[in-house]
Amino acid sequence: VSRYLRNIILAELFVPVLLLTIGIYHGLMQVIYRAGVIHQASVAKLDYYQGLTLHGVINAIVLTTFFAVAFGHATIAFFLKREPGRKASMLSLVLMIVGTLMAAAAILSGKASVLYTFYPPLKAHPAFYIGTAMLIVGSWVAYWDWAVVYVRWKREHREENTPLAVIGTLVNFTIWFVCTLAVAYEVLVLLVPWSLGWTAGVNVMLARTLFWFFGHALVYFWLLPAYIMFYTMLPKLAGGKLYSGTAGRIAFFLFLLFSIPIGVHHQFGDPSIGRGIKLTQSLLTFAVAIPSFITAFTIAASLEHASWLRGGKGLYSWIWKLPFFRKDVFLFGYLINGLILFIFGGLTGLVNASYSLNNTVHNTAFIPGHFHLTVAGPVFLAILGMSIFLVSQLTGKKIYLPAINTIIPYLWTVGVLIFSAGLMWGGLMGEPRRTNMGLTYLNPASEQYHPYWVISSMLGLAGGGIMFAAGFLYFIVFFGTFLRKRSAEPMIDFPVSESLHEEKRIPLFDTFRPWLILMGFILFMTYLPAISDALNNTGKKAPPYLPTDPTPIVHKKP
Ligand code: HAS
Ligand code: HEM
Repeated sequence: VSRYLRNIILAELFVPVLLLTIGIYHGLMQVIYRAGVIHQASVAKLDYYQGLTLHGVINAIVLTTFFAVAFGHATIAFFLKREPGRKASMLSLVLMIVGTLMAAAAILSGKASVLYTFYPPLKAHPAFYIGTAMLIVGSWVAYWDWAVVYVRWKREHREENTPLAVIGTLVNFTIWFVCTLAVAYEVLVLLVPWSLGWTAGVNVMLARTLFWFFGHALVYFWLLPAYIMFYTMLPKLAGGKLYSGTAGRIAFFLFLLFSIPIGVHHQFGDPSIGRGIKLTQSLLTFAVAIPSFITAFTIAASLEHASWLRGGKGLYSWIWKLPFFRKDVFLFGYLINGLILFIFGGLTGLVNASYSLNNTVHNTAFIPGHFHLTVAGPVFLAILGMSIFLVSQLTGKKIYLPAINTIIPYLWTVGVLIFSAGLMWGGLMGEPRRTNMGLTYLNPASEQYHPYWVISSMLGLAGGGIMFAAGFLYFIVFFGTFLRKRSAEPMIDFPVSESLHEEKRIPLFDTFRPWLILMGFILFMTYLPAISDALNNTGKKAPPYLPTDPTPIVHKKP
């Protein structure tokens, strides 16, 4: 790779990881507030909701978007042997950094404590919305440029299978582009004018429906870079081959179909949306689990095969032959731990998706329990591992403290398992999410004191503390590697898994058009009813809200 692209990728890793120090600190603060260790509304002049907003936005929006673009540049350059355009990659980087700084300034000044879902009637300073929009547009610029690079490559390689990693990257950013159109509309047409005081009210139901058109697809935008690593690198790291590349292609295209038309599963309790479309999207949510089941079986088979090559035997004992603690393939440790966490993350997702069971867990601590097993599981561990891998290769520097580096993912995993078990257990006993329990339910001086949740929230604290320790060690390794002296030529050299079986090119799994048409059709069928419900059952009649009060303004008039 050229020096130019190396620097772009390094900046796209360095900036979000620097911010992540704030994000991880606020994770620790969250478990401290929740467990009732402190009974305060703020710490170090940062309010509880301000901290939760920083935590959600930095960890789940900023880090993931920057990483997806950085990793996308690396996969396109490495697998297609062509570099993304210079102007486009610089424009994308600048937009993302300026947007992030604007949003961060709004949050840090206390004018955007709206959480990462920014549901109205919570209102933020326009800089928050505009900054977020710029971050998103920056990532689009990179995507458009890769699409051009890909089309040119394909013209010259018509009979050649597009590399799986490139299919994954393009599928991922296509999902991202389509789903962010809805949130762009929400932000630019509904929220910014309202936040600037140009419009008196906002249609809360429409805003939520548009948000969730984006919001659940967002989680697959987080997940797919990790899936690319599972398919194209993990089998090689384990010393074997990928059991089926075709299975990987099918999985990625299924994500294209099913990632978006399921957002209503976050709105089972929203009154304006009809039961029919809620049930339909609940069923489609089970469909989006299929590519993950395909992945589970394909990757498990690839790992078992790799282990046999190393002399592994038995129904399960082959597992012990895998290279869990080898420093030279440290990425294996990050990826396998992510997969282990995802078994639980996936199962709890299926609980959430069940239309009736969702009533029991919605808005309880069960939900953060679920999503720390997913976004803070396979997604975050893949980001940590790959960021260290890329920094070491792109700077030509050896990894700082390699032994510590191999244990970080295990420590993180133990922490997440304890943390999420505590949250989910508490959630099943009704413990709410997004609540400063130190001021209320876990404050013996409060009338709302509720001792049922003491043990579960303490488990959350213990697990959260371990996660914080692992995060701290990661920062030492990441920045330590950055600061070392160069000892080799900078490069990108991914460990690439070959397919176990000879695989012919099947045009259907190497073409985007039919999948895009089907995607459009499913979206139309599923979101036309949801959006028309949001308009018809609220629409122009939707009462205006004040950001300070959750009840509509009109209700207060006699
Ligand atoms: Fe989710 C809420 C349903 C996946 C993230 N989810 C959330 C929220 C977040 C989130 C952030 O239907 C909260 C949003 C908010 O703030 O309100 N989720 C699902 C379902 C899946 C799912 C069905 N979620 C994810 C992923 C996320 C994520 C991935 C982030 C990256 N989720 C829901 C629902 C809600 C929800 C409801 C709304 C709840 C509510 O009421 O608010 C599925 O995609 C999961 C499928 C996954 C599997 C697992 C496959 C297992 C694999 C591992 C194999 C292991 C191996 C290792 C091979 C079926 C691939 C072997 C080991 C050896 C040692 C050999
Ligand atoms: C929310 C802890 C790392 C993503 C939370 C909550 C806690 C927590 C206690 C609030 C639950 C609630 O009251 O609703 C931690 C700890 C971490 C950590 C202790 C590590 C030291 C992460 C990572 C990610 C992440 C790495 C993503 C990459 C989120 C998101 C929310 C959240 C998206 C939801 C914010 C909201 O409800 O608005 N976290 N977390 N967390 N966390 Fe983490």
